[in-house]
Amino acid sequence: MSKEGRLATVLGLFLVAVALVVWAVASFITPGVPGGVVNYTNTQAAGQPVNLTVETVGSIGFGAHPSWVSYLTKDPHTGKWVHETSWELPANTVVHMTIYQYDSGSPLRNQEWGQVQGTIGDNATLNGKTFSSYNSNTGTGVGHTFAVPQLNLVVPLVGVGGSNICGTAPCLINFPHNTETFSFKTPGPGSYNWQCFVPCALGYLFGNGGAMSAQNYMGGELEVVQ
Ligand SMILES: [Cu+2]
Repeated sequence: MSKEGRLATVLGLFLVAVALVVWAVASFITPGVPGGVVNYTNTQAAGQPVNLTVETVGSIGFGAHPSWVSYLTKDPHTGKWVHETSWELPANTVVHMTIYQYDSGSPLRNQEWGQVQGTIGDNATLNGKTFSSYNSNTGTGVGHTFAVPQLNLVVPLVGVGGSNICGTAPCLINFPHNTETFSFKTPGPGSYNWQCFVPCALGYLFGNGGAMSAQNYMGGELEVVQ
């Protein structure tokens, strides 16, 4: 190899190393890339309830972990499904939440998670019917839970049956799904972590690794602001 050729190779390797360092630092600063916060502070008049719509899918189908279970958020500004699970919300405001649940379910390991807790009225609706607890040993079981530990908020998301399970996100409304709604009030300003407590991440220790603890998959943040 010529001197110029060797110089070019060394320079090339150096640039790759610099790029790797920049990438590593950038991913450290912004965990959960791609990530962002969906803003609900200007989607309604001050003091009015926030409408927040999400869906849960059995596998996201793209990105770094295409096989992982995931939540998606319906961007209130564009109406598009986005792979982001952190929401900026106004403080002390009612949030009307709608969840389209497209994933299958199983019995819960802890029946406690079958109780609806911490919502307004301590209940939720499942396909239009009000319920306050769901026995996951019956029917199609529970696929996921939506839980905000600091608010003692837990809602079981009932699994769907049949073989026509939507494979890749975003799932379209013509696939089998359960629609659940509930309301809760945001607390004062702060960061509140939410997550899924159903061991839905198969293949990990106790089902609690992988997607379960990951931002933009089965967890996110409520960024509550004044
Ligand atoms: Cu889950």
